[in-house]
Amino acid sequence: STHGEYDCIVIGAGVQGSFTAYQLATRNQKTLLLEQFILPHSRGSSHGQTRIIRKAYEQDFYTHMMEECYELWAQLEREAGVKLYRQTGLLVMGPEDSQSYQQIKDTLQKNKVPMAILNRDNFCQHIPNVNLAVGDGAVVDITAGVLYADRALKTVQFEKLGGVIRDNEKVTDIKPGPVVTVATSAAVYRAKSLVITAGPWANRLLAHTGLQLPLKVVKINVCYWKEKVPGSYDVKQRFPCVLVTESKESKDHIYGLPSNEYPGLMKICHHMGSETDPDQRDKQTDRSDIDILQRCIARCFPGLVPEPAVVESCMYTLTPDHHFVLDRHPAHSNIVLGAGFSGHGFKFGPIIGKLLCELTLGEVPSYDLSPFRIRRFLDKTKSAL
Ligand code: PYC
Repeated sequence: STHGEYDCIVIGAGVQGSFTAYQLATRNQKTLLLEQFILPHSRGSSHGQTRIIRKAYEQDFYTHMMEECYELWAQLEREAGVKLYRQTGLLVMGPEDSQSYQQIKDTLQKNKVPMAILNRDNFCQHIPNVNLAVGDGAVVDITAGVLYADRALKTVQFEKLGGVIRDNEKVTDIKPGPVVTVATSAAVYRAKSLVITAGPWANRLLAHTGLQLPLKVVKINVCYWKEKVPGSYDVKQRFPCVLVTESKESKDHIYGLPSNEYPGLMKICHHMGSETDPDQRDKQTDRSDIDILQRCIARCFPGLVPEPAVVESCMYTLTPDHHFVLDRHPAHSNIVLGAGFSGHGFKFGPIIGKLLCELTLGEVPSYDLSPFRIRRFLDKTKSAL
């Protein structure tokens, strides 16, 4: 039996789906947001108290999107009367001659992002308790800070705009067509259009539509490290977020957030993990990311005990180039996809919601979406043949 007719159904109430449903409801679309687990939960990629927000990026197109995105975060704060952002700055450290570090520095300069370039002499004075590696440069993105993630999700999931949220309903089937039919564990719904923002479960759902994307799901050990002297890396002491672009220990980025949610503990994670089944992530017990972090922390953060005090987990859904997928389904133009946020999508939530809403309504998107097209994966395959 059919339990509801909607303009639009959004599958997945993580940050991207929730912002998309919010946008659609704002645009007077009768919208249903479906979530497989009971809300709130920590089984996907949108849980936890904090995320980094920054304009420091290798590619200009992310920095450009962030300009508007900061405004949208501020607008949501005003509308809901809650605080979602705290400015801390982001310290970027990496080999002066490496591509990643240079690109980030160039992007900040070119786009006139408020920034500070530190040198070996003034580094200690500005950033206490951190060792700058020999050959490393350091810049600070002044605009960066932390987002209060759990609170942001709760804020954007409010149903005041007339949207409907159904949690604890797992999608069991999708029938594409001019009207899309979505069956869940509890009901059957129909809508003119469908948005799939299912994080690590994207390919499971896309299988019903005859499409698979080159996504790799990895488990991240989210580690918190104890301060030897309480307060040394505290958000209240104005300690910044940190990005180590490349280190002796790893070519992959390492991110740090000042101690905030657990007093006396700083959050530092390696931006890579081992492959996992999203429904079996407890079975993935690899801790090689923690080994890398321990060595990096012993060297760069002398005020932290180089043994994690708390380890939580999260999943990243990686694309081959770590750029997002924001596109229409190649065979069904009323199915829109947001996927592969590759461990750096949270901060973009408001703008992703806007873009996926524009794609759903058949409007010209506010940004050039060519870096995010599905076609880029097919082109790769062709040129490799
Ligand atoms: O994109 O800033 C980021 C980030 C921090 C930790 C994981 N991703």
